[in-house]
Amino acid sequence: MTQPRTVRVPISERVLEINDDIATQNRARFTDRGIFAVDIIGAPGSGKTAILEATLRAFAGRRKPAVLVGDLTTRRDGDRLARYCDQVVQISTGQGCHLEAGQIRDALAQLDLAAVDILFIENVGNLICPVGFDLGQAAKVGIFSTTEGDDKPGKHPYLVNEADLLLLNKIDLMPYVSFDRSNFEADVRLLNPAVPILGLSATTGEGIDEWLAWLERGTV
Ligand SMILES: Nc1nc2c(ncn2[C@@H]2O[C@H](COP(=O)(O)OP(=O)(O)O)[C@@H](O)[C@H]2O)c(=O)[nH]1
Ligand SMILES: [Mg+2]
Ligand SMILES: [Zn+2]
Repeated sequence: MTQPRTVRVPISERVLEINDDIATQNRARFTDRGIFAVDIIGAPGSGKTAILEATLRAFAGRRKPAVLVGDLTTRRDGDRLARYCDQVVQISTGQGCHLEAGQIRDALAQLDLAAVDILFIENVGNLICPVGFDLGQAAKVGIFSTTEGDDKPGKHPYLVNEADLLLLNKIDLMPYVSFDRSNFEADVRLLNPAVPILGLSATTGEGIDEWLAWLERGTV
């Protein structure tokens, strides 16, 4: 008797398939409710939380933001952001180095979505695997910073390829670090000719207006 043939789907593909199904459901919820959802991806220390703090301050009374923030263990980022926004959920990923769509779905249950028009998702600080997990977002924003070195886009092509916008944070430190902005931009352009690149400083506020304008143009 012949054996049926089986094709083994590698576990990672199955995990991604399940993730993509949930992400599609999340996206439908955001679209139905007119919520612009932004997935923010960058290295630890690049300034994801600092940029969100500046953004939430600027949005006070103008927009209806909510934030989901992923971290391995601490609530520190959530506490920082909760000073400027009453809808913040901290997602503890334990040993997980990225957020998954199911974690977003579960965290949404803790938000009053009727009172939200823009959702920020601060992903776990990591430039690699967060890129591969669709969360249901409308846009992916990649954050680099001048202190990381101008060679980082070339070393993280997946993020550069997939990003709808790249932020170059900490431009206030440009005079003090060896960072060549033309090298940085040339690397980005090799990988992604069209992605907008915005330089900004969460600390001084330089460039924040352009970032806010990009967010205002965001379509669900
Ligand atoms: N000089 C300067 N420091 C910044 C800027 N943005 C963030 N930082 C600092 O960089 C560190 C990491 O910022 P944080 O927002 O926690 O980064 P995250 O890990 O990506 O969320 C903190 O000490 C911030 O104060 C910036 O634009 N300029
Ligand atoms: Mg953070
Ligand atoms: Zn991961």
